[in-house]
Amino acid sequence: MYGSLSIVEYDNHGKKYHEEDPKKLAEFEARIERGEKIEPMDWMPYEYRRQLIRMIEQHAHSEIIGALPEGTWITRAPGFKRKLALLAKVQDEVGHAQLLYSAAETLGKSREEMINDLISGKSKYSNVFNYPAVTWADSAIIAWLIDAGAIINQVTNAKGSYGPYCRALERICYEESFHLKYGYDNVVHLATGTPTQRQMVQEALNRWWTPIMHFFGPPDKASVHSEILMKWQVKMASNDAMRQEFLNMYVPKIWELELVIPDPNLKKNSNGVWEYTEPDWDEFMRVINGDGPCNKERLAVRRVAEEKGRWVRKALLSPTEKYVTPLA
Ligand code: BYC
Repeated sequence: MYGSLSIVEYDNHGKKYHEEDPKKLAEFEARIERGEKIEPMDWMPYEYRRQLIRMIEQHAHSEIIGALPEGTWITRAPGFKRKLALLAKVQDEVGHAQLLYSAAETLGKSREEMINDLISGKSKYSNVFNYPAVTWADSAIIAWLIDAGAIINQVTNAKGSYGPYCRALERICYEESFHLKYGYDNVVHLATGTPTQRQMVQEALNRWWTPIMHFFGPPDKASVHSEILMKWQVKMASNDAMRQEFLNMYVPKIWELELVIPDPNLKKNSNGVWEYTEPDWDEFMRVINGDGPCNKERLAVRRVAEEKGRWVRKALLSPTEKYVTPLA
């Protein structure tokens, strides 16, 4: 528990380590209370650093892995303009990963370590990207509703305490806003199109609803990290609060298109709170722990990218050395 906040960790033999100096900890917390940004060279508790690395790294992984489901539609996007737009969107997502890896690096973990932890399956990334984009309509739903969820999360957390993460989030949000408009345009096109197009987009919504509900994380009562992250203003709203905000903003828009949300219990109660059927949290746990429909495929792609790109990274880092490319 973090209630009285004396951060003490124990190793497997019960030996104490990372006990923080109470004076430094109090000064640090006072800075956060005053709304000051914490910068890389400032003193910070071990646990603050560890939590930020975990969260920013997972976010960065989510962006590069997140490029994959939509990426498969670049060559098949209907029409040249949609191909160009999707290509730009996917490129943006990879760029977000670069910004986020750089923010995580300021905390002392190297990019190489982060990539190794991703491809070995040690680090997590967002549940949603372990599902396939079965039709073009899936890519439209991802660009609209997953990007919408991401914006809600990122606009909120951009007001947080760690300078480099907040600045990266702010920049990312500008680009995500374009993605959302692009996704909405595609969904509207399908929803107001032929009966086949409407059916396609309805089926995609049916497939993505549960993963989207999972996207904001487990219910507050089951969230492991929220308490400390909210105390230190890394997370500026709880998982349930963000889920509620998403429902509030996007359910009316989905209904406006006369699409059916696959939850018969979804409704706003008289207190303005959305009631819904709890999504299957066992499925969520399986997917985030490596056993989703596409986990193996996603990591395999990243592994190949890491292996095939190694000579390029080496060449960039020491341009005077001569390299024989694997293709030669
Ligand atoms: N997926 O204590 P909790 C994008 C894990 S990409 C997987 O509540 P926390 C886009 C959690 O890590 C944007 N795992 O955690 C890209 C923890 O496990 P560990 C993605 C999840 O951190 C391309 C455990 O469950 N956004 O938009 O307080 C194309 C307990 O959870 C998830 C971000 O990454 C999940 N959904 O809160 C299109 C946002 N949820 O680490 C679009 C940054 C929970 O103890 N991250 N877990 O093993 C966050 O804001 C927070 O980490 C979360 C979870 C709200 C997601």
